[in-house]
Amino acid sequence: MGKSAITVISVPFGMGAGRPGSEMGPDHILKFGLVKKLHQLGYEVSYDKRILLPEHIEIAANISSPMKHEAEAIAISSVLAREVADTVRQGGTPLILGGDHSISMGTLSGLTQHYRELGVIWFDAHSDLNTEATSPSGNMHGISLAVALGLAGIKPQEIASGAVPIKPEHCVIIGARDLDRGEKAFIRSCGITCFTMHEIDRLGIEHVVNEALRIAGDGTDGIHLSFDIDSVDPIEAPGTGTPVRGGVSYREAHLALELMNESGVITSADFVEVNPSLDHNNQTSKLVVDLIGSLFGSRIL
Ligand code: 4U7
Ligand code: MN
Ligand code: MN
Ligand code: MN
Repeated sequence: MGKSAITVISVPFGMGAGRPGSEMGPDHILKFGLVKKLHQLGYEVSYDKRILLPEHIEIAANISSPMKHEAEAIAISSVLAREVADTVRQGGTPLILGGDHSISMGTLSGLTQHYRELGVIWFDAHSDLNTEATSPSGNMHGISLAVALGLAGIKPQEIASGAVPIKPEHCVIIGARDLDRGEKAFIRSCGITCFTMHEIDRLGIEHVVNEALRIAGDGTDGIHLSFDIDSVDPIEAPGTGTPVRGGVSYREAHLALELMNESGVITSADFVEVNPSLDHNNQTSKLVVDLIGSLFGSRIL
């Protein structure tokens, strides 16, 4: 990441997850010293942007949709997309704090208004590639990457006019270990790169991240990192709604983000799925602050 100004955008929205609590994520992450950390690293930071649901939501969303709170997730994503696009237009680096992962529909729709060939690194225990037709839960946070790729019923341009879908060959998933049947079939056939935990174990996180940066950077004009905290092992990150054992370790997570910093090619990031009501002594919120520090250049020595 270059030393341009960072615009922190808080999105206290949790209706896309199966259980409440992730709407408290942004306030907790800010409370545990994020801004101070970024200042110490030499960045100019603005952090007064908070995306809230409009009072009157247009129910253009499909009433017969099997997805829960679809209209709300689309509405919040539309507002977020506008804010993200404004930030990029003004030369700032967007850093979005969720909220559940459905908000990335908004992040990515806003980004593609500017970055027409955006690369995406999706750090997650899941692939979030269900569609309205394959989702076993009806939860919007499980379809957000499919929406961004233009594969779901909801299209990126419905969230933000002028948005374009991400191309599968520009998209890399890291940390996957809980995939649904439809998601597996899709990953095998579509040209997305997916580094599961198995590949991380065998190849090492350094190799995996370098490959991810190469693939997401090949023929693209920017790279967005979408970091779902459930990618990290629940021993380190218990404060999340869909924990899956066997995740990346504390050291692997930090190394991954340090490598992304060194590469200098990440142009935006969102950190999502922190659920403070499930956390133990705020350890997950504190971890996210430190992980964001690594992404922005924090060093031991
Ligand atoms: B997260 C799930 F069925 N795949 O679709 C679904 F297992 O943003 C989980 O990655 C999705 O945390 C998890 O509901 C979404 C389920
Ligand atoms: Mn996710
Ligand atoms: Mn996840
Ligand atoms: Mn989750």
